[in-house]
Amino acid sequence: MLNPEQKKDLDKKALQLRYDIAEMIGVGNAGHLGGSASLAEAMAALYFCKMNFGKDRLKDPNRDRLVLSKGHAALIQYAALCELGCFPRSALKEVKSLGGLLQGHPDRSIPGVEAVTGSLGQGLSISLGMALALRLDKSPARVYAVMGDGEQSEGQLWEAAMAAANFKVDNLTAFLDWNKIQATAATKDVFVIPDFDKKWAAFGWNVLTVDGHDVAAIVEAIDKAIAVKGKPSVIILDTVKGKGFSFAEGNPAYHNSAFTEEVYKQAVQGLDAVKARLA
Ligand SMILES: Cc1ncc(C[n+]2csc(CCOP(=O)(O)OP(=O)(O)O)c2C)c(N)n1
Repeated sequence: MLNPEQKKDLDKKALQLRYDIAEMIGVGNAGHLGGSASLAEAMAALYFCKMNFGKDRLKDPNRDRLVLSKGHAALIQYAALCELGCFPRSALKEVKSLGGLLQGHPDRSIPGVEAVTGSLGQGLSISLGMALALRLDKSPARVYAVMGDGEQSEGQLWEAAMAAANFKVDNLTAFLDWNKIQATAATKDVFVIPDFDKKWAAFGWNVLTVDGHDVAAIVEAIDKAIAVKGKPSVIILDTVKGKGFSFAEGNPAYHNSAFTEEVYKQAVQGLDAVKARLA
């Protein structure tokens, strides 16, 4: 359990990740703001609290792995890896530019990125393979797979879900970013998948649902997932797409879009207000 000071520190990390996202999108560049911002607290809880991971452990066979299955949200992973010192801040300025280190979707040439993702539905299978291999090696390392709610319509994902339960892969924890919106509209208006929690449970997984913007609740859920033996766990993060950017919250237009100068200022002002509250 986090004490108030630890919770505040992680909230500050999540805020810093949002500043980094704003910096990467900047003025005039398009970027996946919505699905990156909804993950800030979960990424802070994983990379800055629970994961055995760091810039000096990128090749450590016993490091924990994070696979961003919803790879379009690369900006949030880049922000976290940058804050961990895996690459210099200057790389953020060149995101999605020809020859730059950080491309539109995660690539293994980027220090700290474990898997190439972007084609939705594949990350859980990749994570399952990693988790099985780690188990064979008797490694204490854990694998975290981060999926979207729109992504739940991908069939491959459910094959991996069945296989993980069948093989009792308890070193695997999946996250479902339940932000209720996908690329162009509300998930419920595109492809209805009722009762995610019941579906995952029926597929043999331990299911936990938390407020995805409460770092303490996320950390607690991860601890519970680690304690469960004999089955994989999925943590459903109840989130708001675009969280922390008032104009983007719950707004499909900011799934992947550019900032005008005015909107960029608004974004930074909103983050500054949170910063003042956390000071
Ligand atoms: C196989 C595949 N089909 C389509 C896309 C295009 N695409 C990119 S993001 C996205 C929406 C994903 O929605 P969701 O999983 O809810 O992500 P989030 O809203 O959290 O960003 C789609 C369809 C893709 N990347 N991969």
